Amino acid sequence: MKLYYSPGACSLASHIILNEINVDFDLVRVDLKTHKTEKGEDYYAINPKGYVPALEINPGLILTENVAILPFLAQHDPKQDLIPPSGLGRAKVLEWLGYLNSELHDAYAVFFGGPLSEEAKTKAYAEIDRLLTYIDNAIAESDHDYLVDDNFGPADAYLFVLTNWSNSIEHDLTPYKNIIGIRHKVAERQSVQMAMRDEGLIP
Ligand SMILES: N[C@@H](CCC(=O)N[C@@H](CS)C(=O)NCC(=O)O)C(=O)O
Repeated sequence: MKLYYSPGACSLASHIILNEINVDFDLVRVDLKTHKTEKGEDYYAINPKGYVPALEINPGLILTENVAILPFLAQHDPKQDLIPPSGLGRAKVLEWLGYLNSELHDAYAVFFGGPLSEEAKTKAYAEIDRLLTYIDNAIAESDHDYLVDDNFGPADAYLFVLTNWSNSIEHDLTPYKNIIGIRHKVAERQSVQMAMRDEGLIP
């Protein structure tokens, strides 16, 4: 398999899950400004949507969208227990992935679309805080170690990656104790340390 990624972007979640499932894979860095790969290929020719992540499963067979790639990778080896194979447990993972993708990801993305006025910034921070408050409360009420159950899974990797962005937009995560609790557990995983090192995010 081959993952098209950009350092620290949402593709980091797929990178983490690839490390969890012990498959051989290649990484290809994409410059999201020029839409060229590190080898100078036109990225639009690989993924016409232009964004990362894109997963090449076999030559010419590309899967895109976080909500598709993450469960696809997580189900690769059922013994790893990264995602339930079916039923309500799996639906709960998809429910979180959908929420993170369509709500929280979009809320952070506002900051990456170019400079914002002070008024727009205040509004965008408030929206992130509204969503994080919901997530933090949901974790507190669930009494589980991770978002869905007591096992680490793709939704936790995605939450970790999105909330990393608070750092680059000078957003304060400290009120969200339950999210921070999950972030600490996720950060300690070897798969996460390896992915962050390989993307040049940590030494
Ligand atoms: N709907 C896509 C969105 C992916 C996305 O927003 N990727 C960002 C990085 S986190 C990106 O590549 N942005 C650059 C661009 O859109 O050209 C998904 O969930 O996979």
